[in-house]
Order: sequence, then structure tokens, then C-alpha cells
Amino acid sequence: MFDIRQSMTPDDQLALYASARFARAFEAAVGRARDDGLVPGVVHLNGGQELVELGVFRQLDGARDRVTGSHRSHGLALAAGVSPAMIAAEIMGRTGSLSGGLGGTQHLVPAGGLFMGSNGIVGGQVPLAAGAAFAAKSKGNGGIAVAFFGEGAAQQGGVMETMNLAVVLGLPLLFVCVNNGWAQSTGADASAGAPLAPRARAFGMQAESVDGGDLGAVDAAARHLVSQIRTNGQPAFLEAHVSRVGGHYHGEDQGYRKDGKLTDPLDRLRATLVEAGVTAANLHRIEEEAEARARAAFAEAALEPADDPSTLVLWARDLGGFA
Ligand SMILES: Cc1ncc(C[n+]2csc(CCOP(=O)(O)OP(=O)(O)O)c2C)c(N)n1
Ligand SMILES: [Mg+2]
Repeated sequence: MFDIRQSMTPDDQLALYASARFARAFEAAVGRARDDGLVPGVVHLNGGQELVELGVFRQLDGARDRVTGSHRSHGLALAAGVSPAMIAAEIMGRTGSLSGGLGGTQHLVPAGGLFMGSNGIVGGQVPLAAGAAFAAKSKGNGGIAVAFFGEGAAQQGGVMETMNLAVVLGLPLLFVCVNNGWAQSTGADASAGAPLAPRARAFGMQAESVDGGDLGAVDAAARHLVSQIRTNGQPAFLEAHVSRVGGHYHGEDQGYRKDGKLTDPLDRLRATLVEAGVTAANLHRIEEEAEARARAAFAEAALEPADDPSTLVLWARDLGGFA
């Protein structure tokens, strides 16, 4: 068993636990907002994959790296340091947000920075990351791109095409496949004909598969692969197995689901911290702060006016496509 104290200081672990708790509290607030009728459309929450997201982001450099994500990307935007109130406002379709509330939960597109954006087309964010990797390579700035996607998306033609092209062109691109065992209600066993990491190796890249609930394992594998990519300029693949803590979307009836009782990775990390001597009072304070910050972000976002559909027209005209 990997000992996370080998790769992370106790302060690092505690800070990461605080970030993970905040991400979880933020998602709970998204769920409440949806229940209250404040979120248009469905929302896909990221509960269970926080340690993968934060473990990979630890390795990245905000000045030169770029990240894309799927329909399930609130946690990526938070991990990249995007303002929680702006994300909340975008999710609720308000102005004063990332794209005036017109993108919504599945299309979080901050203006610049580490997180390039999320995409509601399954797998669509992966070739976009290849473009960012190509840009970094052309600039020669040592930057890399990272594409987060699900195991369902891994079966998409555009994703496999990107894996091949990344090897052929020598792109500094990390493919992060978050395997939560489900693509909507289709089990992973029914969507992939062969294990994903060996498949990635067959494309010609280095690949590792880890338990995404094991922070030390995620951190070690991500650190190794990112450092390899920065050194040799070649793509790599990281598969992280996680439990999908909730439904495919918030409020889904998961009658199809037979995978039994799940171990929550945040409870697991908490137990490790207790074992390492962090006091219950300290952990409790972190958890309360996470909850308060999440509520404050949504309270701030709720003050923003609703989106303005006429801005769609403005954008189309500015792009030259509107007479
Ligand atoms: C091209 C395309 N096909 C189908 C859908 C409908 N859809 C949305 S999410 C999803 C499942 C994706 O599964 P996975 O990639 O494993 O991601 P997860 O939801 O598990 O995070 C599907 C089929 C879509 N949005 N885009
Ligand atoms: Mg999945």
C-alpha cells in the first residue's frame, strides 16, 4: 500500500482535504439550487472523483498548462482556481458569470487561465486539449495540456483518433480517464472490449491505472506521467478508477445500479488524516468552513440578474455570422 506521507507533507494532505471538502460542499449546494428550481437543465455532480482532479492539478503550472473537461467539470474549474461565485452564477444562468450564464453547467468557459473549458459533447473536449498541447509545443514553453474524460467517452472515435494523433505528432498531452464504472446507465464492462490502460499502450504511449480513491497513488502516478511528458514531449494516459457517489445526474433514479455500498474517498482520506494525528476538532473546522464558503458562493451568485438572451445575438453578430 502506498504511504501518502512519502509524497505529501501533512500540511499538503490537509490542504487537499480542505479543497476536496469544499468541492463536495459546492456540489451539494448545486444540488440544492437545482432542487429549488434555480438551475436550468440537468446537472452532473462530480462526487467521488475529487481526489483525482486535485491530485492531477497539483502537478500543473497555471502559467503554461491548459485543461479541458467533460459535462462533469465543476470540480475542475474549482481546482483551477476559478471564482466559485462565478461558477455558481454560470450554473444558475446568471450574468456576472463565466459566459453570462449562456453556457451553463456543462459549458464552463473561463476567460483565460489553467482551465480552458468543459464540453457537453461526450469526448469533444479531448481533441480540444490536443490543440492546446500543439500550441504549447509550438511556443516551446514547456507547457502541457490535460484532457479529463470518462470511460464512456474513451469509446468515442474522436478520442481514439486524438490518442493516435498525439503519438504521431509528439504532443505534450495527458489523457486522464476517470473511470467511474458508468456511462449514464451503461456499465463499463459493456462499453469497453478491453482494459483501457493496455489499449493506450497499444497506441504507443505510457499508461498507468490507479485507484482514484487513493490520494497517494493518484499523486505519484500523475507526478510521474507529467514529469515524463515535460521531459520527452510525448503523450501519456492515466486511468483512475473511482466510485460515482451520486447518479449520472442529480436526482436520477438509479434503479439500474447494483454496485452496492461505496467507500467515499473523502471518508478514506479523513481516516488517514486522523491516523496521522490530525484532531477531530481541526477536521470539523475545515468541514464547517467548506460548507460556509459554498453557501456564500451561491448566495453571492443568486444576487446576479438572470442571463440576457440578446447577448447570443451580439456574439453571433460580432463573429460575423449574423446579418
Ligand atoms: C456525443 C454525445 N453522445 C451522447 C451524449 C449523452 N451523454 C451525456 S453524458 C453520457 C455518458 C458519459 O459517460 P462517461 O464518459 O463515462 O462520463 P461520466 O458521465 O461517467 O462522467 C452520455 C452518453 C452526449 N452528451 N454527447
Ligand atoms: Mg463514466
